Amino acid sequence: MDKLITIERHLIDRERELGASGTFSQIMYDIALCAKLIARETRRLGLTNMMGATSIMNVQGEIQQKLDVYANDIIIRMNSFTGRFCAMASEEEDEMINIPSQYGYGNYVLVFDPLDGSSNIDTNVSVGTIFGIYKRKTESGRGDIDDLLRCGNELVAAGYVIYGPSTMLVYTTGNGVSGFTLHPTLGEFILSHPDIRFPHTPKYYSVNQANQRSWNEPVQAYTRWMQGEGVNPPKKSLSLRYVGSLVADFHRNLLEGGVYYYPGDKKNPNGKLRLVYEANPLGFIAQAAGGYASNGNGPILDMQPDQLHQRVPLFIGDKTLVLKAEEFARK
Ligand code: AHM
Ligand code: MG
Repeated sequence: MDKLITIERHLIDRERELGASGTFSQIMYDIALCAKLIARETRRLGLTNMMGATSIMNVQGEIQQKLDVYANDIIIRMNSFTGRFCAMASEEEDEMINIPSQYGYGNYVLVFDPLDGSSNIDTNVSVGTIFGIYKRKTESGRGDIDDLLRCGNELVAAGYVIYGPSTMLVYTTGNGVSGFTLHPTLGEFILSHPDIRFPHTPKYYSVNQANQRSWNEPVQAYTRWMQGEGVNPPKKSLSLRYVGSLVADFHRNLLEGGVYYYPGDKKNPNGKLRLVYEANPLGFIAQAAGGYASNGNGPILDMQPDQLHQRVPLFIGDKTLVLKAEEFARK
């Protein structure tokens, strides 16, 4: 690497370009620090008592893993006292997170999935953190639920951290997607992937195909089309890759080209993934990288959530492949 551009340097450069106040940069440093703390635990997982499940069931009806609890706790604690947020919401918390009365509050709002793909933790498979940042909607005081139930196209920034063979932080403010790799000895996030865009020719589709029998016919036909059946299938045949960690599947498809989908089915018409914590932030990143996110019928980013933990069918990644899913749904 010729030139080391740290995340700090990158944010300062952006601040100058935009004439920004610096608050957003401070938020990103805090998130980067949370990522380092979580990465430190993922790296030594088998050596500490952080593996395995707790006995706590979260609002999603899933048993929390110890690392879920750790990651959630770190993000809440590191962002509660800074005076930059007026409210937060986490996939692991039943209700919105209020900023404690002893601390000040600010104009931003944070939504996050502290540890996505946590069923993979104990087998040393990549997991991630997903976050979205909004400007508050209410005018004063501590924030309320209206600050958190927002359309994805109101995001001012979104990103994810992937804890894989290396730890990477990828984020966008809607204009260009930048990827940073955590340097293992410097302990700094270094710009390693400037201006990430989906490649022209996709390679992969990612879906839990074990669920195929419960999908509706358009989703089944779409899947067969990606396997080469029907009219004008993809020019270059696609391979199936499915990690079962949304961040890891999304990240691979972003760099190599492809689509991830978790459709609804007869039992769960809204699928599994959460609009506020997963679909919107990743949809915002996909859009900034030339991709697209859909609920199967239209843009994810246009959806107005009515509940914090609302689930949504998700098709995300290469724009042509996602639009094709909508085309099958219309037939
Ligand atoms: P989580 O946020 O509780 O980890 O759940 C979301 C995860 C995604 O990361 C992943 O793509 C999906 O659930 C996997 O679900 P399944 O095991 O049904 O394929
Ligand atoms: Mg998740």
